[in-house]
Amino acid sequence: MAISTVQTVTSTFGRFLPSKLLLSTQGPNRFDELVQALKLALGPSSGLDSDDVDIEYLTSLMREYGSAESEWSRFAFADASRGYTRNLVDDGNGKSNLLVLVWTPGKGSPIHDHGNAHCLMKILKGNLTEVRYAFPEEGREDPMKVISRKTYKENDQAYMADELGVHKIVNEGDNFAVSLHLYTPPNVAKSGCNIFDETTGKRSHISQCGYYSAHGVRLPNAV
Ligand code: CSS
Ligand code: FE2
Repeated sequence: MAISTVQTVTSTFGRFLPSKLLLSTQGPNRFDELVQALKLALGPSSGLDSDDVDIEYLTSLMREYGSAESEWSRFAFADASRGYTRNLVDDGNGKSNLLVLVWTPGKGSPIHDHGNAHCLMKILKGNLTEVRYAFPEEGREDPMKVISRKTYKENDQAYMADELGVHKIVNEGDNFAVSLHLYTPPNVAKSGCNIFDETTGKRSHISQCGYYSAHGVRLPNAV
């Protein structure tokens, strides 16, 4: 695509970007701007420990973005044979994991934890239902206790962390749904997560939570 005009960026994220950027004639892609703003907010790889990131600020950046499918569709690979696909958008200088997840109608995730990381989720398309459970005590065998159940719609946002319990996400709609997830620190990408059996609370460690695509390119043999 030809880069033919110089424009001044006046968007919400403009304060985090150089005031003049080379833009295509189609104008700025606000999703790309969000990705860059999140990366800047997380800081350089050698900077603050990712435990010190400002979650409220990251949350507000994500909230300011209004979903436009043409801006993120290149990351959104759908696969009806899976509950959902995990598509890497950006690694935030090694401090985060920014993913576009594409959820198959009638399917969802197992119940899982978040590896001691913050999870910020924003709905980009469709509706998604989150069922939260109390974090099961290790060694006990009890049915898991539901704490809450909530359905989110386009542009809604949620926060999750192990202190709040564990959850599963389900697409109860008839069409694929899409969500944006920021995990920081990227603990699950490095060491995996636990999934839980709803009837017993028993956990199993998943060491490989792989990507279906990375930076818009389908990965062969994706797990
Ligand atoms: N944590 C899940 C998605 S639901 S927040 C995952 O990383 O695949
Ligand atoms: Fe999750």
